[in-house]
Amino acid sequence: MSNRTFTMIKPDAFANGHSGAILDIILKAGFRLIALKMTHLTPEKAGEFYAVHRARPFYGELVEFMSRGPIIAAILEKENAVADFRKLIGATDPAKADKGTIRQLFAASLGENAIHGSDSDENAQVEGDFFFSFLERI
Ligand code: 3AN
Repeated sequence: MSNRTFTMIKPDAFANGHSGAILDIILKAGFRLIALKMTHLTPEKAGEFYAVHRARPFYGELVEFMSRGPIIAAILEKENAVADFRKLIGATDPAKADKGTIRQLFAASLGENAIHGSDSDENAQVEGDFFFSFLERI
């Protein structure tokens, strides 16, 4: 099992000024920062990141949203990182997210759900590599 996961604070949460509060929750939950950057995805890069969803009806909307404004990308470390982080952020649909989770606190809808968390160790690696160079993630 890997002890790393990857996250993005999405354009909705960034624009609403929730980045500091979200990072605070993540750090207080025991995740350590391995790499961190603020960036702004182009539609091409957002489309590449979410390529697995290309055939889904919401793909266009997702790409448009994820390239709408700045985001914060990070690699996090903790024992059991992927599963524990998914628990911390809550269900994809904020209406179904448990009380106190990041999506329950900060997300408005299924399409604009404040934060991303990798769903497997393999994807955590691929997604971290997408945003950070080798020297940035050792
Ligand atoms: P998660 O981010 O919880 O792993 P995924 O991987 O199923 O969820 O979906 C990736 C992203 O696509 C979600 N974070 C959400 O922003 C968006 N998304 C998923 N399902 C829908 C949907 N039915 N309508 C609009 N956007 C969606």
